[in-house]
Amino acid sequence: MTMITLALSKGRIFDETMPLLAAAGIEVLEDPETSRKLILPTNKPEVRVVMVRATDVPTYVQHGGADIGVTGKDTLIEHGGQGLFRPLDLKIAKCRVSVAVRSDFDYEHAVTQGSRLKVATKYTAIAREFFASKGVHVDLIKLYGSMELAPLTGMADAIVDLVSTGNTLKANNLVEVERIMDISSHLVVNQAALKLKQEPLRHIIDAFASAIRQD
Ligand code: PRT
Ligand code: MG
Repeated sequence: MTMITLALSKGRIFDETMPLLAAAGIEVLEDPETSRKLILPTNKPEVRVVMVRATDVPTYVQHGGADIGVTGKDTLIEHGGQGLFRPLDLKIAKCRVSVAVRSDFDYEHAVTQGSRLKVATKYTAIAREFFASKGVHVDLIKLYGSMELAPLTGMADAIVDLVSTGNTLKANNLVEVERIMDISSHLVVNQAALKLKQEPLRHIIDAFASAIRQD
């Protein structure tokens, strides 16, 4: 029996992947929110799900800890995507990467004056590339959580973060001043696994492809 290991993260990626798995005839038998298990069985003995941190999904698939995984385009860009085959945009967990500032900060003025901007973000690769393409000089401050706090405490002029409804920015008196890119989650596959386990992986990829919402 060829075992297929799928890497997912808790929360929106797990929740939004479930209907796609159902289309492939796969049902996860335990709820990651309540189970303490890190390896979850499915109704198919040859398919199991490993629960990892969202930012670790590309790493698990790259190094063969999982054959296949679902990860945000944001995470994929920051990881670099080495060793990963990326066959499908799953069009789930949609959001955007944006620049936001305090509502009393004049971003346009700072940019046109050629000021150096202090930018706090978890997304340093995306932010570096974006501001370089605009010709704006930035000092990047790497954070791992709650970027919204950085401008409020005076640590940064701006943040680069994910925005979905915009409610988090609004609640913290921040405004979106640039949209950098649209984000959705993608299927990633280990390149060696794709050759060695071609048949079962193709079955999953094809089932996902026909179940993707066309909007
Ligand atoms: O939480 P952890 O640090 O372990 O990892 P993570 O935050 O990367 O994981 P998770 O599960 O929160 O996000 C996984 C993926 O979901 C991300 O990599 C994105 O591709 C995608 N996604 C889609 C989002 C959002 N929408 C989203 N709104 N990820 C995070 N958010 C956060 C955002 O960072 C901000 O704090 O929600 C807040 C904004 O939401 P709104 O609706 O208030 O604008
Ligand atoms: Mg999170």
